[in-house]
Amino acid sequence: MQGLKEKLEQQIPGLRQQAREIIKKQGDKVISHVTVSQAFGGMRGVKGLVCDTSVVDAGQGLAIRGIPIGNLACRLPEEIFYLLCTGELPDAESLSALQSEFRQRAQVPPYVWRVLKALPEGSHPMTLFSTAILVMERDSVFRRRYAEGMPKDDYWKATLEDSLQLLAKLPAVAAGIHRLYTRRGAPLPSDPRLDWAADYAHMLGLTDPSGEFADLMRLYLTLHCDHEGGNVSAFACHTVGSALSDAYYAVSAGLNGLAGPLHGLANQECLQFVLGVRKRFGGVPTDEQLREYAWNTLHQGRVIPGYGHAILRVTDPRFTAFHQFGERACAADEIFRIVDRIFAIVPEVLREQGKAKDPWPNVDAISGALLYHFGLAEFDYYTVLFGVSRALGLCAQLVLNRALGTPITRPNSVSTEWIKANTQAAQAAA
Ligand code: AMX
Repeated sequence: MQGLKEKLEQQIPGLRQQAREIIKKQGDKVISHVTVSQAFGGMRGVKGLVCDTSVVDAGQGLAIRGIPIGNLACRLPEEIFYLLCTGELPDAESLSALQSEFRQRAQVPPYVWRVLKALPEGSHPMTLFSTAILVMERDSVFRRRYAEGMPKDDYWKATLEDSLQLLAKLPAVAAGIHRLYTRRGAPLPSDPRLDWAADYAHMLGLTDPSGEFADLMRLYLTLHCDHEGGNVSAFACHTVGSALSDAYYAVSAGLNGLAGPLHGLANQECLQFVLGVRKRFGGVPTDEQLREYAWNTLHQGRVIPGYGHAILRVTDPRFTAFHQFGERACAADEIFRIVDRIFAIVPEVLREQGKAKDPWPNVDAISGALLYHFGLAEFDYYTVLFGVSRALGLCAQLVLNRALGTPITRPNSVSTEWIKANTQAAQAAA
């Protein structure tokens, strides 16, 4: 096999040709329609984007390039990035080449730490993370080459270079943010012998004699890598990137979306919920106590974090992969046992209530509990970890969109008056 850039170089002419032919032959075919409720309701269910890196099926969950995520749980995040970009898993040689590309670009510019230290006390770790990415935009190859008149066919190459630069630095940036945020001291140096995820675990500086925390990080960074194109972070990143803003601007924008409580921030809320259960009952509650607690939460008009999904209608396979890891690594842990009991009780309660379309756990229902077990106890930080992983998918999508010359995103909006006038006219005609 080949290095990532060479592989893409070989694939891209075919992808361009394929897109041209589809548009030429099938360009007028209708694949979706939009109702008034959808226009008012977050465009839910409207098919208006193409994303080849991954697909989320309501009944199967996430598949990366056609491979169910559960089958990729033993892979390294670097392998996943190669897969996201090319549709193929790398062989040992291509993987090692990509890992060395990352290592060569891993040095974080010192100005990043100066900027982060200057941010006001109380800034959320996601603010630090997004800011760090944004300030590194100064070094964007895409922006420099665009100003020099780079040909359109080369946009993807400069986007790939920015993506490699960015991804290579994210573990050190994110680990440094954790040390800054928790006042543990200066960032720890990277260990070039380690893979991307294990190096991140190492730079976080937590004790890990068994190596299980590094395993959890590999799993975490693999499972959160991508979730098709229409979720808030992917769509925000895509839209900003479509204006030919470079990868730093686009990924930072995507991560700002990930910072929302209905999206990536949900994982910190989930652990808070679990810790609230432990505090309330002084340990693992009985199923009856838990049922009552869940109902009380709903009666207070609150959601049960970690349950429900905009698309999925089954237990998230990423939840299952984490659950299996937890059973191996920390089955006796009190927090893990509470997560396990919530899984047994909450879907039943949500089904009985009958509001949530999906009563099953999503990935956030468990990920925080595992991190907590290994001593990563600052749940404000969890979305940063999510963001490090999700940047893999955001970057892969950006590279492919620049390769295909995807134009600027510009759907039409309509006013409420327009909707009233047009629906009334349609009604009168009927
Ligand atoms: N607890 C209580 N009520 C819930 C619920 C839950 N876990 N999930 C959905 N509902 C409610 C909704 O609030 C909505 O109520 P409303 O009609 O009074 O507004 C109703 O059920 C219908 O919602 P839906 O169509 O099933 O969900 P959605 O597609 O609008 O939203 C999601 C999906 C994930 C935001 C929602 O299920 C939720 O808030 N879950 C809890 C938060 C969470 O786990 N977020 C993580 C999402 C994954 C991620 O991006 N990290």
